[in-house]
Amino acid sequence: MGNSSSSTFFGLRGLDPEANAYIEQMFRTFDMNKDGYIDFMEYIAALSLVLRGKMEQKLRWYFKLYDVDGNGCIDRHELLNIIKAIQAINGTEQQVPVEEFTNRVFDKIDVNGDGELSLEEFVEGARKDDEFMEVMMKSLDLAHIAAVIHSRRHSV
Ligand SMILES: [Ca+2]
Ligand SMILES: [Ca+2]
Ligand SMILES: [Ca+2]
Repeated sequence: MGNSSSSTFFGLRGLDPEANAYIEQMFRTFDMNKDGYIDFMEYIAALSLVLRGKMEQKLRWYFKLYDVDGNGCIDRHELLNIIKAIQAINGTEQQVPVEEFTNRVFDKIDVNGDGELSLEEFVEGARKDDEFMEVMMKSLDLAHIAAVIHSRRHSV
């Protein structure tokens, strides 16, 4: 693979499965009435969240996105997959192995130590942890999100 550039991203092909799963999941959270399409209102809602949403709103949205199985909390495995996907999409160099980074962040944020992140833990944790916040900001990169929504509107 070597060079992961934005051109491969826009085609949505040749991405690794993790990145693809992430995009699918992102698409599903924007497809609010679950009909398989991003209609105009959903598109506007998504864009306005990305552009003007308050931090709290964005964090709630992230939480929904990260909770892949929809059970209301994020486990270590879900967090790991999402962070892997974000790195795959952004093609960022990783100084720390993903597993190590995930464990470090997870242990800090899982305040009551039950092995799952509740919405409260997630929101509080993101506010307090710059490292984690930075990763999430990357995951809501406007150019990427807009491109994904746009291409899905026309290709589905
Ligand atoms: Ca829809
Ligand atoms: Ca979950
Ligand atoms: Ca917890």
